[in-house]
Amino acid sequence: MEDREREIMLDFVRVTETAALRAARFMGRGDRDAVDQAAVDGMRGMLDLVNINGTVVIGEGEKDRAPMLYIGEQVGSGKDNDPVDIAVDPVEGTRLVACGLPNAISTIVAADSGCLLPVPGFYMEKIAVGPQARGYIDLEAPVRENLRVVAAALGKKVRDLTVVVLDRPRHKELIEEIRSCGARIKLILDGDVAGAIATALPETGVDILMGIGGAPEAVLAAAALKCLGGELQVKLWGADQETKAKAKEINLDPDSILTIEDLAKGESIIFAATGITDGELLRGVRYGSGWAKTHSIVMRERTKTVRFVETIHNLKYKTVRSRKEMAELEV
Ligand code: VTB
Repeated sequence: MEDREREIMLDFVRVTETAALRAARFMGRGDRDAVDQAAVDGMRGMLDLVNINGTVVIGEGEKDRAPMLYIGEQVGSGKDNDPVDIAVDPVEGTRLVACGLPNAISTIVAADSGCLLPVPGFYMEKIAVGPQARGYIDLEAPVRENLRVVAAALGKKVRDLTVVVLDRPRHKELIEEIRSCGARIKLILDGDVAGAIATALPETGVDILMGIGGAPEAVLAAAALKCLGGELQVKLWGADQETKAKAKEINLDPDSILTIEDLAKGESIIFAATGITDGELLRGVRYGSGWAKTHSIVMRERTKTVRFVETIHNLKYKTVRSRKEMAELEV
């Protein structure tokens, strides 16, 4: 999609903006399904207008379990264009939105067909850093060693580092280890995609992401970190026989360390995300009288341009409706 990347990248911002605008309406209302449904609906409606020939490789689940944006679903209006892989997470951090907590984003990745690893909902052990610490980390090395080399690469002391870790019982030992080294920890309830990306943007104050999270989220983070010149290493975690068999189907060696290139290949990578709730990476949606403001990031690998887009939406002129609304209008 090389020749068309420049044009369609802004379309992808529209896609995540729409999902965020819709999901944010449900902030703090305690209804996770409503958050997800609103975002999926909005994302789907907007994707219909983008001139791509896309196939969802990472989405909301299998066809029978997810009504929209399911794996294998065709998206976009450009049937004659070259095929592209699409990975989506309409709401990365559904619980965060439902509870009005920070760091929820809506995100999408596009790449040439066959370039995104179609991982199902496995768990993966992860370590992510920004460009300055790239080339120094090693997922197999002790935590202490990784902290030491990252601190050195950033010209800091270990006690100056901020490590993002998902707040989960499975991370008890990891957290103890990081604490014993003297580094600072930022525990997050959900949202390790935003956490991984934050490592590559110095103004976020985040230096490393460590711990076990979702594999689809690893692919999204890999695409973003590739555009930002960061590094991500992952490995399948806690895999039972069934998971290992599924891993084989996508040629994934359960014991090997995967890098960004294994998760998101090639140069045709476009990444877009919009903040739903406020976070280090992006501000959340703000509503005014008849308008809403969104904050997004959009990047592409080939040129490594990183754009932050602040958009003021006049809600009176919002024309994109969900399929459901369109169907109702046609009646
Ligand atoms: C993380 C986090 C996501 O899943 O990947 C996590 O970034 C991993 O799974 O926001 P568990 O919640 O089971 O630990 C999410 O929390 C939800 O997709």
